[in-house]
Amino acid sequence: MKEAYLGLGTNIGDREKNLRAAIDALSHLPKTQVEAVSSVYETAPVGYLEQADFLNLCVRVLTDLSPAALLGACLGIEAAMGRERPFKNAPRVLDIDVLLFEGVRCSEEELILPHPRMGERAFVLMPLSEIYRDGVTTYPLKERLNEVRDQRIRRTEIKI
Ligand code: GSY
Repeated sequence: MKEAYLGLGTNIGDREKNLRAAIDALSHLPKTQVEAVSSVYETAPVGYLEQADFLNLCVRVLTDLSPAALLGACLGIEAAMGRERPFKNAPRVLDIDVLLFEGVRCSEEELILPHPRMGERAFVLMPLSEIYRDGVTTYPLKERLNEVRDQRIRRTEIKI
C-alpha cells in the first residue's frame, strides 16, 4: 500500500459534523485505511476573504488506489455531502485535497502532486506537520512552515 496525505476544509453548516462525516466516508473507501488524523484547526480564509473561517485538518492514509482513483473518491465524498461550486474559492461544505502521494510527482490537468498551493498555506502545513512521517513521501515541510508563520490559525480542542 502507498502512503498519501489529504487536506480537509469546511466553512458551511455544522463544520465539526462535516469533518466527522468526511473521515467516516474516507474510512469506508475501498483499498484504503485511515492511519492518522491531525488536530482540527480554525483558520482564516485564504483566497476569497469575504467568507467564514474554516475548520481544517489533515489525514494520512494507506491506499492501493491510484492517485487518480483516490482523487475521484475524494470528489465523490465532496459531492455526496452537497459540495457546490458557484465560483472559484467559494465557501464550501467540504473540500478534500490530495496533497502528497508516495512516489508520485505529476502535473496533469486533473491532478498535480505535490499539491501546487500547499506550501503557501498554514491551514495545510500546520496540521500536516502533526502527522507527517519523514522518509516515505518527501516534502520540505519545515522550510515551508517558516514562511507561513503570519497566517491566522488556531489549534482547537475539537475531537474528531
Ligand atoms: O483549498 C481548500 C479550500 N480553501 C480553504 C481552506 O480549506 N481553509 C482556509 N483557511 N482557506 C481556504 N481557502 C480555500 S479555497
